[in-house]
Amino acid sequence: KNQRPCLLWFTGLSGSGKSTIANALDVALYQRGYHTFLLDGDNVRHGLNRDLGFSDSDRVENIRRVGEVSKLFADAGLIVLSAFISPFASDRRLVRNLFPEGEFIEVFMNTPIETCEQRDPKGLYQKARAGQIKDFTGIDSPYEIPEHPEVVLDTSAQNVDDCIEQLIQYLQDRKLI
Ligand code: GGZ
Repeated sequence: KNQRPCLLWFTGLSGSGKSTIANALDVALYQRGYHTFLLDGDNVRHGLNRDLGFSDSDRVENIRRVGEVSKLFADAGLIVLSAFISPFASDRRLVRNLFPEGEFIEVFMNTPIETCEQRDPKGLYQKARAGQIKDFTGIDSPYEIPEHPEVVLDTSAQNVDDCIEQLIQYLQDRKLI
């Protein structure tokens, strides 16, 4: 199958659906015969970046490394899907600038924090509210909303299939797949 290398960069709050949608898109692309690579905050932080926490400077380094790894795999010809909160616009811009025009696709998960907090699959919001976790994004650590994302999704209003269809359509329209 013909494909052009690119990076789909999923950014948004914890519980906004980044991992769910990135995983589902990964499966959908695989089923269509494309070659992909998936990177996720959840797993990268247990391996490559296990020396990093959630201070501002550790988040900067987290995103820098993940951006470089994403670039390496795109250079190998893959469609890369990376799902990280990536709360700072400047870090997202650094990753964007590693890629030629049109090959960095910022996917903003615009799910309201109320929905994210209601989902709270790991009980992290509850702990953050109780002061048991500090520097939690959206509670006592900032999230800078993307100004010009290529794609905006809201998993409080769209189901997984709708999101996947929108992303596949985007990739087809730009002749990336
Ligand atoms: C935000 C945190 C924190 C704090 C632990 N703030 O939803 P999750 O649980 O499974 O995924 C989140 C993950 C965020 O890692 P990232 O590498 O994506 O973050 S960043 O881009 O900001 O570097 C969340 C969990 O780690 N988690 N503590 N304080 N999320």
